[in-house]
Amino acid sequence: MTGVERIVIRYNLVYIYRNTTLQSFLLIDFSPAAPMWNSHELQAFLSRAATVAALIVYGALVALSGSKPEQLATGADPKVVPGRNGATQSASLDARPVTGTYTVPLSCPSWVHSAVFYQIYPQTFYDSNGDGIGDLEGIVQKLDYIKSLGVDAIWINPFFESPFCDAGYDISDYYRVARRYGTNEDARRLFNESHKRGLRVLFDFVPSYTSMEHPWFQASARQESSTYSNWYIWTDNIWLNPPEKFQGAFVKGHGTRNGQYLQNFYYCQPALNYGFADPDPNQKWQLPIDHPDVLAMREEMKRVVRFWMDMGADGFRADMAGALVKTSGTVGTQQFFTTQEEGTKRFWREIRGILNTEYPDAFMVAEWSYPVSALDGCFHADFFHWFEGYNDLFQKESWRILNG
Ligand SMILES: [Ca+2]
Repeated sequence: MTGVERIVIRYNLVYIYRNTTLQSFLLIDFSPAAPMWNSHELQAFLSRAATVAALIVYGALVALSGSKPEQLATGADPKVVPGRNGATQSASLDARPVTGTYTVPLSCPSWVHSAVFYQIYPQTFYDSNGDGIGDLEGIVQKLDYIKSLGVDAIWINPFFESPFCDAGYDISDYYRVARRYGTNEDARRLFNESHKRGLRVLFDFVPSYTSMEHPWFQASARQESSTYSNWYIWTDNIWLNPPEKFQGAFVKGHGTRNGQYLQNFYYCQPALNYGFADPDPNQKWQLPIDHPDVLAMREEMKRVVRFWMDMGADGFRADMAGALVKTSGTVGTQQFFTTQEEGTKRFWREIRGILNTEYPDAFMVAEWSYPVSALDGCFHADFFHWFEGYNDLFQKESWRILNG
């Protein structure tokens, strides 16, 4: 362990430098032992144990790699990555030696292998017309700046028509840019101008619920039967509460329909109906995943994907990707996060099939936090952030608000 000059610890990443060169970085997983850390506990933990642990693990890695930390195990040179139209471009990350091994899934588009993504919440990014709200034109005007940061791709949070009860995640029209952000032509220009600069753009795909103001939901909330009656999950008697295990997940007293609807996050975000993996025969309102109305809704979601991909998007980030098909195996609002049903995976595999055949260079990443399912023939990658300790590590302000 001679020659280690500097150790930098940021959150749960430990960087080890020698001769001013980054030799290794380690991800310390301490969530199982420490469910929730406050900042003082975290600092104390790091000062006491992390450095020692890092050195031990680093030593083991060097020993296992034959003391040649300069060589990448894959043999790949991350300085050059394939670019659009087969050209090459400089990667944003330089070729600093990293010990250990890693593998890149062969099915993942090559441009993603070393890509750096930049997230933009459109409403707070850049306001081009002085109305106090960021907009797509503002992003276009800042593309050169974004490029100068060394990023390769942008993920834009929802920019679709919405009453904005959840910052635009409550979508009322999947096919139209919100007026506050501009027009569909602005979106098309944003894609084109990004591509001119070698930047790729992911849109935010939100398929698990809509806004209450979406015309589909408004139609389903009426007692009269319509095309959209089964596109959301309604019980069949407003006076009879759903089974106890769903407590807190249903909303009653909305619309003229004799039933209660299932929310998928906030009350204003009614769940789209992907069916139940195990419909209760005593609850006739629980539809199977292959019900014709369920399948029709799923086909509409595929049209949404193709619409934005055809306009020029390079892929998408999928919101609450694991919370589509419902099951009796979950309790209350846990269904928002932990359904993990095979039927949900089947939907995403169909979407993946669309990308593979029609948009082979596109990238899809899940907000799922369960890679075992998310990567099971579904997504190229998975956000991993719903683990215990996440709030304290990365959202300290949220943690303070929630815990005083
Ligand atoms: Ca504006």
